[in-house]
Amino acid sequence: CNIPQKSQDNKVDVEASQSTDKMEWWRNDRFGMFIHFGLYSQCEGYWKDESIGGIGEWIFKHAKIPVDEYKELANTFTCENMDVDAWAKLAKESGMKYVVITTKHHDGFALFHSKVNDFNVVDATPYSKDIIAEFVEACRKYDLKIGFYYSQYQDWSYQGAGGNNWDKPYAWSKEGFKNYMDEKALPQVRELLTNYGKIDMIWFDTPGKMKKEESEAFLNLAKDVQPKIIVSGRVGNDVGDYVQMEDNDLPKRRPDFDWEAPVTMNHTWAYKRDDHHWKSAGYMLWQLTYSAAMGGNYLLNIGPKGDGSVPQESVNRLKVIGDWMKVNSEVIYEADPSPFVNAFNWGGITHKGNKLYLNITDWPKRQLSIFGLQNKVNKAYFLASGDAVETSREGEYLVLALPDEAPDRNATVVVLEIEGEPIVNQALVQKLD
Ligand code: FHN
Repeated sequence: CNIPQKSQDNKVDVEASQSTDKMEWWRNDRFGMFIHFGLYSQCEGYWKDESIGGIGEWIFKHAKIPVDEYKELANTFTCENMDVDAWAKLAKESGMKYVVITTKHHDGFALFHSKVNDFNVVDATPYSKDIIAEFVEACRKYDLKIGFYYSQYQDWSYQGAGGNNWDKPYAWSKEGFKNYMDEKALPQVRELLTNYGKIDMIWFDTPGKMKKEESEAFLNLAKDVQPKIIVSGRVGNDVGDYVQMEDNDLPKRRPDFDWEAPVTMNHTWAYKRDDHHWKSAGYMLWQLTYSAAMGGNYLLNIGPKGDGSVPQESVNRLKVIGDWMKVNSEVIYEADPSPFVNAFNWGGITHKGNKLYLNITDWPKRQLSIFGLQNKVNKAYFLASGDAVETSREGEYLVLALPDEAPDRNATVVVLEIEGEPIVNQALVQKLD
């Protein structure tokens, strides 16, 4: 199969990448939900009444919890308010097209039934049902593509794969890691990709010091069992199908490779009761439209609470995003990236056929000028209302006359119907950039 290669600067060979039609749905859909849920969710950022710094799912390491004690968290994992159907429905109603769920995070605990390791939801918890099986069924009901997160490198419950001795927290050993690969990680990935029907993505994370042959062992296994699966770049050693940006990081200019930005709604992935740094829905709509304009995917996280319920703050924000998507989703789905490589301070542009979508998230008041677009504009209007927008030319500038107040304060879309494919005088644009 045709795997795009990234060069040293983490770029994918675009030609190779674009010839892989298995990427088509992923490029068209653009918007996914990330879910971080596990034993750590019960801690809410606290260990023995002490608030622990850092991201919630790292509490095992940050609080230096002895492995046996951490494992006791399984005894209280009852998930009494968990409704995986509601998780999937929430993704659907928010306009997301795929989901990626933590099947096993760095703590080593599996949300699925594993025959090779009993630190899993069925064998170790009072909930005792396979959450991944339940969630997969819900995703199929709502026609969502399915992605499995699997921490292939760090496993803090496994001696030699990062775990067990917090005085030397990165306790890897050659033999221990090999055992972990052979006895746990590879067999579990096989279980995940064998037991739940068609899986669309496998989301590996933080490859650390993995060797190329180790990354390839995961890649080859995944492709062997699920030939059309998309493998994330953090499988390591440039062998994955696309680039995951650094967490919460969006590119400054449009990359020429497939990329995805994993993004938190506050400062943590797993739920923390004291983290109130919620991003606004408007900001997240900027991130979504900006990602699409830059040719990338936006993977927005929720961290359900220990009981399985989704924080109301996340639900509220997703409602705003979902309502916006109901009116404007054509600017995201199947839309081509911006014909401009540079970013704009007012938002981002996507493109489909003879339409350019100006996704305006920072309202410029009265007028917006675009430099370097060569095409004739036949028609300009607000997508939501259909109301006309007046345009004029001032030299290399296309000028749009806008009302003082944004029709939609989160993100207003203006459609430009242009003659032909967009032509941008990049040389001129770059001079100004
Ligand atoms: O260490 C993890 C972290 O907990 C979280 O899962 C993120 C999501 O992208 N990945 C790692 C850090 O990059």
